[in-house]
Amino acid sequence: MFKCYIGLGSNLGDREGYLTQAIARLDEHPGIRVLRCSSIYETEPYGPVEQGDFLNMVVEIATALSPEALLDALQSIENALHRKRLVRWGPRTIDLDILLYGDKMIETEKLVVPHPEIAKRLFVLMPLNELAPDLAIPGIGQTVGERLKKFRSVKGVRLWKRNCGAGEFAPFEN
Ligand code: X6L
Ligand code: MG
Ligand code: MG
Repeated sequence: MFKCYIGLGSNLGDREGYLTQAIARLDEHPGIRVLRCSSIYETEPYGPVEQGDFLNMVVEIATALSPEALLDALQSIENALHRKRLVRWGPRTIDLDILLYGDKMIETEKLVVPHPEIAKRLFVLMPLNELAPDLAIPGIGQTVGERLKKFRSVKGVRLWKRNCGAGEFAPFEN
């Protein structure tokens, strides 16, 4: 069993609905258990494409799946939730990224873990910091909290809905 962190993002349609659906489908997968969820943040789009604001969050899972099998599972969920790959880095109903897989470092054609941009993007670091501030990012030699402290200001990321917490799988009832 490995503990992994998955980044979720949505900026099309019922954004919160897609996050909730994705979490439910992750937890329903026989090889995946959702352990904890971060709060939801509304974040300004980052990258070369002009698009709507995202909702981003991070979930902690336990999984028996290999990294490749986990990636396949995430892509099946993305497809089931109407993810269309029309524009590179463009708007999407749901995006599921493997941020961390235990303390493994993986570099294949299909998969790079830790996610290479993990330490640079506030829309990942802020929610990840809620769940694992003291987790050392493999290959970087700093914890999530230490990385976050390097940012001079928190721009383009605002708390949108606070998690109910306590390992409960009923993320956003409040
Ligand atoms: C030059 C070229 C500079 C490319 C930046 C940045 C590409 C971010 C892709 C880039 C570049 C990305 C999200 C997002 C995206 C998200 C927010 C990506 C993939 N996903 N913005 N932009 N949240 N706020 O989940 O991260 S596109
Ligand atoms: Mg992404
Ligand atoms: Mg992705």
